[in-house]
Amino acid sequence: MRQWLVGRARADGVARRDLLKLLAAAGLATGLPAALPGAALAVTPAAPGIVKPLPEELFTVRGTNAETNFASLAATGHSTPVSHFFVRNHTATPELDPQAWQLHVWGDGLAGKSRTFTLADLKRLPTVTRSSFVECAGNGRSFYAGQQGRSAEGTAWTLGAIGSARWRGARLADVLRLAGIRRDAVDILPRGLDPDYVTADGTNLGHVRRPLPVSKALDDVILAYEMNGEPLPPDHGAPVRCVVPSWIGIASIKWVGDIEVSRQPLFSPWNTDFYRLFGDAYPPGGSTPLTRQTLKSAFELPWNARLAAHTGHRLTGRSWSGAGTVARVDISTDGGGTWHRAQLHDTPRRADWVRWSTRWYPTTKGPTELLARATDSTGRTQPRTTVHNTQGYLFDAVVRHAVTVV
Ligand SMILES: Nc1nc2c(c(=O)[nH]1)N[C@H]1C(S)=C(S)[C@@H](COP(=O)(O)O)O[C@H]1N2
Ligand SMILES: [Mo]
Repeated sequence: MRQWLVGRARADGVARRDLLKLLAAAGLATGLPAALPGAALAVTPAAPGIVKPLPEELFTVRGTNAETNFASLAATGHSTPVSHFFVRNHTATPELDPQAWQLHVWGDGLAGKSRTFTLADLKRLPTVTRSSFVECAGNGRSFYAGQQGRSAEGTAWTLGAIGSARWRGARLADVLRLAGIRRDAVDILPRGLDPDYVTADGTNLGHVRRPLPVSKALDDVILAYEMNGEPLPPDHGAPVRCVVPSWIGIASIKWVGDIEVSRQPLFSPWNTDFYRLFGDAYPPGGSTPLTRQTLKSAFELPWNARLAAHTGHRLTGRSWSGAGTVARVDISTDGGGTWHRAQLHDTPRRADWVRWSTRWYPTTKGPTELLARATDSTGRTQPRTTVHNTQGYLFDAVVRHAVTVV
């Protein structure tokens, strides 16, 4: 029976809930042995194209993507384990052979011929380890509709399209120098080995690729082959991805296969049609291509969480900024009337988040809103509203987190 169910799950993509129901019906769900759920649930394709398991308590599947349930981060430390880390796939996770993988560096921005690097070549270079978040530019997009009454196109993320990990790899700067980058090179273009991206209307845009200015490429970009001390997992770009600290997620190209180096500015749909700000407040061609992330905060609490009255609660959350370090976080438990400072639990660092906490002793029963508002080292504070853009990028307004005191 068990074998049959696992087989069915594999063949038909029986959802986890259904599998558990079937197992329960067959009297097999009680005390599921370790060997079964791991194996059975791992192969249940909860999101097309994502390889790792996506248990419902940790993720909300949105098309080809999986959002981390922010509340689940309360059980994690500073770094987001791979088991909890959001996945944003334009298409599907490719399974690449690390032994056969090669990185081709080419283009008129090189002094000589193109250069090829194997994984072993990269590992022979000086290593760099850095904790940094990767966050989708559209993280928080659903609040344009939910809080400002004006929806935006794209995946309706809440605040869980972010994770922070310890990335280890080679400096992109070292690879570009070994490849012979010229002083007059201006842009590079890393390209993924995942399948071509075809839009909803059937246009094939080719491989996911986004130009990056040489100034950033030579600064702090990592060609990462490890995440949290383990080889990079398939969904996060194995065997090698770019990690572009502080910048929007699309800059951090996964499954990188080649990098063009150019003496002219480069373009792809990912810096022309997408990842610019379009709308009433912006020029017809959109803003300049987006670079740094903005400023955000999130509570590690389910939406509409129920909290007992006349009880002391420890509220926890995280804040982050692409512009500098988080300087302070203020909390309001009365819908924005009064504010007090949260306690920070990490040394604020650039391109990373800080954990914080505050105590709350609610006395009035009923629905209310919790607000967290960060200020960063540039002096910027999260605003009350964010100017709308059609694709819903860079939402940075204070989120009004609905809870009910019972
Ligand atoms: N090759 C490739 N790289 C990619 C993407 C992709 O679909 N293909 N998605 C990008 C986007 S939009 C984001 S937000 C991040 C997500 O990284 P993660 O899936 O490791 O969380 O990867 C970026 N790199
Ligand atoms: Mo993204």
